[in-house]
Amino acid sequence: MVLHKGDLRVLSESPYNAEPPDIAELIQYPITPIPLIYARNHALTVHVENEREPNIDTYKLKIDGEHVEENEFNLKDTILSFPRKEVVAALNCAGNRRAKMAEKTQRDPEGLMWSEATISNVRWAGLSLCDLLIFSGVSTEIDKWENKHVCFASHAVACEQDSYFGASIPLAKAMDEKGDVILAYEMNGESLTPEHGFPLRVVVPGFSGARWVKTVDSLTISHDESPCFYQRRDYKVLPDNVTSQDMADSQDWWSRVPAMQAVALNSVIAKVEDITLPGLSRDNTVLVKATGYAVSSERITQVDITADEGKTWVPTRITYQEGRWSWALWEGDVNVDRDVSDVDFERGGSKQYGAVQVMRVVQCR
Ligand SMILES: Nc1nc2c(c(=O)[nH]1)N[C@H]1C(S)=C(S)[C@@H](COP(=O)(O)O)O[C@H]1N2
Ligand SMILES: [Mo]
Repeated sequence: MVLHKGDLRVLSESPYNAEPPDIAELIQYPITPIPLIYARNHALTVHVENEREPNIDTYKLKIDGEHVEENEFNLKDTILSFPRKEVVAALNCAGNRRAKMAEKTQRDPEGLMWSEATISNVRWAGLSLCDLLIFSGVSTEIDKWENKHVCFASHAVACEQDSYFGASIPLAKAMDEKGDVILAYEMNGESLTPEHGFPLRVVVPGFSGARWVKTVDSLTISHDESPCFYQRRDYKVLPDNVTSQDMADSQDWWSRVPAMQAVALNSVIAKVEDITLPGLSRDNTVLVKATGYAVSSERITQVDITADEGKTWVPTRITYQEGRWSWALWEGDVNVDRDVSDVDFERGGSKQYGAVQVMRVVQCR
């Protein structure tokens, strides 16, 4: 089957926001093919057509701030001269499953109604951010990193809520060699597409997609988080009693609540099939196979499923996982009572299969 970008379900044309229409199809690919990578933009995409795509020959990455030598790197001569590092990591939008959250909580959260496919598992390649920071003079002593942040920014196009897109991560995450933060110029062995951040984007394994700044053009080491709207006044879970934007603003809830950084632990049933062998069906049960994905800020070690609302749990098999930051694909078989299952096998991609539900997911460091 040939995949096209046009195969995505478009939530908005401009800015371009789109996700794969079918998670059962999405999880057939351990590494997400480029046309199936969701697109999340707060700004008009930098398109070749409108000639705003950064020119690779003149593209520069600026670095400044505390304890670094202010510098401007050009892509070809400097950035590409650092060792190439590959990382398989799941890119997960903080808005993934918002539609499900709205349904379950009966609340009306703000934002686009993403379904469950705002996730992509990609083989990224680029230079290690920590190599670049050390080269720029950042100390390798742990105590020098405390309470500092690396602020990323992209000024290529103005955003809906701010004049640029920016985000930050703790300097300690950036400097941790095992944190695997890279500035990527490749995805799945190809150069980045304009939608996904050509020519250089931040990849922060284990952190929410909002921090993976695309078309990044500046890095600042600072005592404060990025001042950008998207770090300070968005991507925060406000308490239940804060019921309106006005209230959040006037009572300054935005500075009282921490920014969402780590990817939330999550597991999704993508498909449920009846695999009862003819003649082996016990009277009152059917055997079903459930498949899905799980994601977290750390490595997933186990996913269990239940068909009796949590009274008993069945461990699943993890069928794909690569390194510490990829998603885990899993499959498991479970017997379901015929009378509670309300069988609807034809619904394939739908996760609402009768009684097979809750996932118990375990992770470890
Ligand atoms: N420059 C820029 N970078 C950005 C964004 C953006 O709007 N502009 N959106 C962020 C969000 S919210 C997500 S989830 C990811 C989406 O990356 P993708 O479009 O490659 O899937 O990019 C992040 N980086
Ligand atoms: Mo996002």
